[in-house]
Amino acid sequence: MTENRANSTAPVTAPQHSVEGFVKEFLRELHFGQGVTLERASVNDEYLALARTVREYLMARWLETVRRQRDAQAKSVAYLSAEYLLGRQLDNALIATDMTEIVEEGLASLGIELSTLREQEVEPGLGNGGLGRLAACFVDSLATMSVPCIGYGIRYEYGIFRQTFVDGFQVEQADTWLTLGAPWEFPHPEAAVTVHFGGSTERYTDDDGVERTRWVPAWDVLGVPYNYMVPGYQNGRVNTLRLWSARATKAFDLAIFNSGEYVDAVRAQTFAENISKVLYPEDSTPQGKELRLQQQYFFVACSIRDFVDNVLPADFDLHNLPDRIIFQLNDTHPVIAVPELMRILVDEKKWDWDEAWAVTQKCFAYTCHTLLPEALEVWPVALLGKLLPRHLEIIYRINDDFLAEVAQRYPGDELRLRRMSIIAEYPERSVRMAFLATVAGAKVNGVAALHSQLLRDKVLPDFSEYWPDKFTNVTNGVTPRRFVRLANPALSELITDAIGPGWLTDLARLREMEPLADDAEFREKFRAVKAHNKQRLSALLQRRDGITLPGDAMLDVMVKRLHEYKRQTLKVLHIVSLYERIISGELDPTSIPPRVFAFGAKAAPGYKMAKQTIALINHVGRVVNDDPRVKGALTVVFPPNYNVTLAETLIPAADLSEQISLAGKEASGTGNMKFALNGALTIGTDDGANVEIRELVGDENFFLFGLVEPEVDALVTAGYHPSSYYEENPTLRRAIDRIASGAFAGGDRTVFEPIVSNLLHEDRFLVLADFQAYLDAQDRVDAAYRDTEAWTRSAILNVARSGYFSSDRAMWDYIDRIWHSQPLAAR
Ligand code: NBY
Repeated sequence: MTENRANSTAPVTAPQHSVEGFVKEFLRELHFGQGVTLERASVNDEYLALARTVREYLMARWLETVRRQRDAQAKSVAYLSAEYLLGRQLDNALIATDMTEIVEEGLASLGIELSTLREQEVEPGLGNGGLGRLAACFVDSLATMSVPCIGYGIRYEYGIFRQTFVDGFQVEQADTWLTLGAPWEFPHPEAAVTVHFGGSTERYTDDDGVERTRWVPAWDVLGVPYNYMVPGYQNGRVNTLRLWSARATKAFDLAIFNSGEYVDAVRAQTFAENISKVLYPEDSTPQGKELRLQQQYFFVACSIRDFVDNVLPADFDLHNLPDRIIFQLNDTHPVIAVPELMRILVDEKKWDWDEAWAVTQKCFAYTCHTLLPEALEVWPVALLGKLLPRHLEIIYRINDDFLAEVAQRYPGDELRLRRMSIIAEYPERSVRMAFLATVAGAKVNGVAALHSQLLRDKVLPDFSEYWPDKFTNVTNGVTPRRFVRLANPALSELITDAIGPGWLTDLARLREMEPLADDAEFREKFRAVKAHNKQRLSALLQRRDGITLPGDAMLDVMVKRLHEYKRQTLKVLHIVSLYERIISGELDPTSIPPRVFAFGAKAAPGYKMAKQTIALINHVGRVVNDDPRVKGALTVVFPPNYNVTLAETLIPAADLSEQISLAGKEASGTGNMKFALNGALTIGTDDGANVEIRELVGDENFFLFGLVEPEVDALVTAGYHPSSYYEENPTLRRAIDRIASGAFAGGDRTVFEPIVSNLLHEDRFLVLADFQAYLDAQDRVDAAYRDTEAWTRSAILNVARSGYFSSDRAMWDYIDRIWHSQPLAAR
């Protein structure tokens, strides 16, 4: 049967790569896919037909890529990530297939504008921020590099919430990204996988007389795979992203049919489907919620099962698993995959423990994305044992074996054993997921040089002493396809005119632009690109939010999740200080370059201080923007619902990139890279990947300020007293007093009191300690901006020297240092 099929399979061919070929296919999709004629088609009909048409151009490549990867039996990367912040798909598919012009022309011949249809797409916001966006950049790069990769994750029905502002305060709305149709996904309900939960374990003697354990679960759900195409950039490859959606199992359906308890049965079904219902919007403080653990186990159990049963050949000997797969753990969220693989090998395949552990240890690698101790995931033993009793036993055994080894190397060192135990005893008995990942992983990496160093020295010092070679660094990167080519067509054209198109897949070649920084004509063109991008942003903000941007101003941008360690508050203090100095007559508003301060930030819904900060920014904005004394020198804008789509227009327009986290707290940052690549200069601390950006672009093209990490450490150890900065620095005092006075809250002193008192009495992230250094650096920015030619020169050098921050380079580093996989041979 299969033989026959193989022989008779007709080749899959794409529609003709021409305007006529496209138009024919598009109309066919409109008529037969959407069931409407052109006269009666809505914009959404047209968008869906277009998406399906473009997807047809990718289909033959997709099927061929899957076939080749199967045949080659090459090692694959399985990227396990609870989040993928993909952004819109249409434009990316168009540039990957080189179809943009054909589609533009074809649609125009039907009286349709491509730009109108583009706007119709709702981005899949299946991630919180940097970590989720990084996963999306990585799968893009692997496809472009022809490396076999499957991205595994969760198809949340509701992604990251849509942010609105009511009276300046954040109000969250459900993200209904699926309601108008999801043309980019391919559901396969027939390939659903069963996942078990709860119950207990029992011992038994198997047929060979061996004592074994089995899990007797209490309930189960189905995981339905939804496949997404991940097109490589103009290389004929399309990899797969497989996101899992939870459904009730047959058992529930039967219950509905038999029990007569119809309403209860439906409730049970809803319960099952809740698992993939919503993305947790906490971006750094994990909440030990049961549903979240269910999500984590759900998607990794589906993914391992899928790889073992469907991707590998039926007769595959799992002893060779490490030759065919590396599971890359994107933070600790998928770490429950470790005991799951052990359970499959020991309980289901009936291997010896040691045999299973030897294979498992070669199949995983772990990436850590944080340094904040409160961000390290721990699961209470009580919860884990209730939901996954067998996995808990396996974790205990892994821990016992590991601690026995440690005890052998360090006899009598009880304290060390307690420090290194995967099981924490206080404040409640729980599993430290980062430790489990470190013990099980073949490699552990941080995401920027400084972060990896601090990870070794501060977060996991005992482990890096125990396994020095296990630890490595891979500095993050971003995809130049989405964040330069797609987001900044004007700059892309300028670059391609100057050095040819090769930079898009070999970003280090941007270096070839360096001499052009000294070419006055090129600088003129570069400025024209920036001006064009500012107009494009201005039009978007007008349309999207009714925000009007002033014509000619420096665009100073801070976009990232709202978090205290990122210090949006420091930026607010800068604005308030300028404002206060202007209205008190100390600062002549015409003496500084006009600036637009743009913010974009979502706060976790339960994070009070972050939500207050959002309100403060909006309230300061309202007062400053309305005050005639400021004479347009300062404008604050805060478009709601910052997401990938907005980033694509905002970043290319920016002059100044704010990367002002407290040194030692931001693991890497990736926004910082996007800005530099789009010709913004950075004002930043010595933190995360800022360190490497500054080294590459040069000190003279970067505005560095603030304490360095060892100074932060020393200051905190010595005892930090924020109020002393307030008392000793009149500029700071006046800024804080103005906020405290209620001037930004209609005279109400209570509204922002928590922020003020936090700054004065706690200030965990040393905002006040860095305040003056930040203001001084901003004065240097103003001075530099006045010299237009020198500023442009710096901006060009930022672009030319940032090629290192391509996610392609990051992927090569993972291949060399961690995966040791080979890309498929070129065709
Ligand atoms: O990962 C970010 C880091 O803060 C940033 O410095 C780095 O550049 C980026 C990529 O490596 N981390 C991040 O975005 N983390 C999360 O989004 C996140 C999401 C969920 C949870 C924790 C962290 N959680 O526990 O639920």
